[in-house]
Amino acid sequence: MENLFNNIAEAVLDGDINETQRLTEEAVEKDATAKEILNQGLLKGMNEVGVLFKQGELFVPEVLVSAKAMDTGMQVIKPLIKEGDIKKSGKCLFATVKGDLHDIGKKLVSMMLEGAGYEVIDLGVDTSPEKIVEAVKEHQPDILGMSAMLTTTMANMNDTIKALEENGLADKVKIMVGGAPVSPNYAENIGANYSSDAHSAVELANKLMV
Ligand code: B1M
Repeated sequence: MENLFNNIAEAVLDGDINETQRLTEEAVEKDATAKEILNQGLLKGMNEVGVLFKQGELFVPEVLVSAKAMDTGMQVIKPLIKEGDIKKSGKCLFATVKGDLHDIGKKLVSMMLEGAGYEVIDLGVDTSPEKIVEAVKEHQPDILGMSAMLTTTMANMNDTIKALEENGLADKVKIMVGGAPVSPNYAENIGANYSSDAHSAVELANKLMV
C-alpha cells in the first residue's frame, strides 16, 4: 500500500489528474482510509509541490494543475469522510477572504466538517467583507469560517470582522479562522477562534457549538 500512496503523491506532483483519480480509487478499493490517502498520498504530493514552488522550480500554471489533481482525489475520498453516523451538528458558512484564491485547505476543512454532520455553505474564494456580511444575514450560520493563505490577505479577516460588527452581526455568529500564515495570536487579536488543520477545525467547531 505504501507504494500506492507514493504513486498518488507523485501523480499530484506531476499534475496528472486522471492518474490521481485512478490511483485514489484503487486505494479506496483496497480499503485504505481517507486519512491514509490524504496524509500519505494527496497531501504529501501537495506539500512537495509547495516546496518546489517556493524554490522556483514550479510555476503557477503547474501548481494549478497539481491543485486540480489534489481536488480530484479529494472528491474520490469525500464519501469515505462522510461515512458514519451523521447527525446535524450546525450550520457553517465558509469563505476564503478577499484577494486570496487558495481554496484547497478550506475545501478540506469543509469536507471534514460535513463528515462530522455540519451543513457547510461555501462562498468560494476572494470573498469580500460585504459579501460575507450579506451571506451571514441571509443564511444565519452558527459558525463563520474564514481561510487565508497569504500574509497579505490575512488582514481581510479583521476587516470582515469589523464589517460584521458595524452590521451588528459579530455576536450572532461564532468565528473561526485558519490557513498557513494565521497564528493563534493573530486570531485572538482579531477576536476569532483558531485551528491549525482540518481535524482540529472539527474539534473547535464542536467546542463552539456547546
Ligand atoms: Co500559492 N502560495 N500563491 N497558490 N500556494 C502559498 C500559500 C505559498 C506559501 C507558497 C510559497 O511561497 N511557499 C505562498 C504564500 C506566502 C505568504 O504569503 N506567506 C503563495 C504565494 C506567494 C502565491 C502567489 C502570490 C504566487 C504568485 O502569483 N506569485 C499567488 C497568490 C494568488 C492569490 O491568492 N491571490 C498564489 C497562487 C497559487 C495557486 C492559484 C497557483 C494555487 C492555489 C490553487 C487553489 O487553492 N485552488 C497555489 C497553491 C496550491 C499553493 C501551495 C503550493 C499549496 C497550498 C495548499 O493547497 N496546501 C502553497 C504552499 C504550501 O502551503 N506549502 C502556496 C494544501 C492544503 C490542504 O493546506 O491550505 O495550508 P492548507 O490548509 C490547511 C491549514 O492551513 C488549515 O487546514 C487545512 C487542512 O489541514 N486551514 C484551516 C486552512 N484554512 C482553514 C480554515 C479554518 C481552519 C483551518 O477555519 C476556518
